[in-house]
Amino acid sequence: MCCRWRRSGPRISGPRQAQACPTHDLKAEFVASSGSPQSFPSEGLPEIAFLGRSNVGKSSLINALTGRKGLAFTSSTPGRTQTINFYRIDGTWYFVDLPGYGYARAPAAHLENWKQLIEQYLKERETLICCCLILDARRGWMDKDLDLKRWLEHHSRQYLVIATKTDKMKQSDLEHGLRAIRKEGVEPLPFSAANGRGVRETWQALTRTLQTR
Ligand SMILES: Nc1nc2c(ncn2[C@@H]2O[C@H](COP(=O)(O)OP(=O)(O)OP(=O)(O)O)[C@@H](O)[C@H]2O)c(=O)[nH]1
Ligand SMILES: [Mg+2]
Repeated sequence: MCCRWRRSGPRISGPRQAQACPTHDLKAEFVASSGSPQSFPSEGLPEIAFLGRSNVGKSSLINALTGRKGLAFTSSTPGRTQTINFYRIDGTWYFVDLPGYGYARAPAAHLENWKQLIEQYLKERETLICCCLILDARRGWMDKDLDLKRWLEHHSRQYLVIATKTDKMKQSDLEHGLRAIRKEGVEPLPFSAANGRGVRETWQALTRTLQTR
C-alpha cells in the first residue's frame, strides 16, 4: 500500500489542524550520523525517510518541518549530506535524512558507497514506515527520481511525493509543473522551506501515516 495522496487530499480544519502541525512545541534532536547499518539507532521507533536528488532541499525540508533552522545541515554545495542522519522527533519517531543521488561530480567510489548504503537502508530497515520522495517543483521528475519511484513501488515501500522550492516559481509555472508530476499517477504536495508552504499539509500526511500503521 502506498501513502501517495489522493487527488482530493485530506481536509482538516479547526483544532485538528493545529495538532497536525506541531512545530511549536516539538522536540527534535540529532541522534546519529551513520555510514553503515551497524550504527543505525536500535530503539525501534518508526522512521520517515527523506529522499531525493542531491541539493533538492531534503535537509531544508526537515528543518522547515521541525521549525529548527540548524537541525539538519544544509548547503548550496551538492552532495553535502553523505551519511544517513537520524533525528528523533518528540520521542515518537525518527526523521531520516539520506544522502542525495545524482551528484555526478562525487568520486565513483563515494557514489557506489552511498548507493549501497541507501539501498540497504531502504530494503532492509524494518522500522521504515514511509518515504518522502522530494522533487524540485521546477524540474519535476528526472530519470533517477523515476527509477527510485519504481524501486519503492517494487519493494512495496509507502511513499509520498513533495514538490519543493515552489517559492522560486510563478503560480502559473507551478500549476504546470504540478500537472506534469501528476502524470506519473501521484498527487504532489507543494512545499517551500523558504516560506513554509506545505509544512502543515506534510505533517497531516505523516501523522495519518503513523496513525494508520
Ligand atoms: N528558495 C528555496 N531554496 C531552498 C529550498 N529548499 C532548499 N533550498 C536551498 O537549496 C540548497 C540545498 O538545500 P539542502 O537542504 O542542503 O539540500 P539537500 O537535498 O539536503 O542536499 P544534499 O544533502 O547535498 O543532498 C540550499 O542552498 C538551500 O537553502 C526552498 O524551498 N526554497
Ligand atoms: Mg542534505
